[in-house]
Amino acid sequence: MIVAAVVLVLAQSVLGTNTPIPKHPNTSAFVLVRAGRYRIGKEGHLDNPPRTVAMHSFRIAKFDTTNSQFSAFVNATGCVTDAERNHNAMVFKPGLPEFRWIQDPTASWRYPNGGSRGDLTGKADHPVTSISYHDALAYCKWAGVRLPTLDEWEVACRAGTTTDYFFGNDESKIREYANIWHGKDHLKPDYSDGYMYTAPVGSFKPNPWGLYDMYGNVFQFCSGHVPSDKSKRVSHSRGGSWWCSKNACCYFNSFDIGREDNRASFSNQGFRVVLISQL
Ligand SMILES: [Ca+2]
Repeated sequence: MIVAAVVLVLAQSVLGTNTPIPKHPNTSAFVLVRAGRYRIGKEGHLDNPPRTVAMHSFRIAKFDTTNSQFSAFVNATGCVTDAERNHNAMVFKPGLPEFRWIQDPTASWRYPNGGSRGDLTGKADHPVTSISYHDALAYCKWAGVRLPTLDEWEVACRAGTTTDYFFGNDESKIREYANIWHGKDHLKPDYSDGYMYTAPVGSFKPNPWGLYDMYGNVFQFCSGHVPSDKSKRVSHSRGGSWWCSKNACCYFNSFDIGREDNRASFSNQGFRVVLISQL
């Protein structure tokens, strides 16, 4: 049996990218969302009005896709991401006025905050960032998974709740569940929750269904469009990020929907995946 196992490993290493390999560990890394009718949306929200959706069952990843997982994809496929090709990743450093980011030609998923701010050493279990929507789709194609739709993400995030947050309407509790920015502005670094940039996935408490980092850490790409913007150049994402604060981009909730150019790359942007087959 040992010989057979060695032969299998050798065969896989020889066959390289043509050999199917397990891209995600197993279904225990996913949470099953059962089919049913769910309430989503928020009163007065133009792109996300209150409504009931009939949802099929699906399995969504407990965690955002990590640098380690994305590295396996790049190693297997030789993918060159949009930011590596176009040198247009957008990064943040403390001291910038609100909503100001800088384009850094040295930034990519390998150097998510720019070359001068370090590589991925010690960050294998952080969410991958500085990738575009198209890069996320390429990963999904390779891994045999897909992005959640906007509605699927919200149903999974809400976990049956209809409040602004899956923990109720007391926004002060966000500290328990999310890596966000607690400073009143972005002029000074904020490490008050332990992390200025990304945190390892699963560093904060999960939602009631066991999903981690649904708020904060990184925005999560979703498929589909909002009613007011169906441009093919636009992608949407949810959940807010480490950069988001109470006073700026407070999207760390169950209802807001972000938008960006689908070839743009930001150091607060990542994704989680959904299994294609309904197991
Ligand atoms: Ca933080």
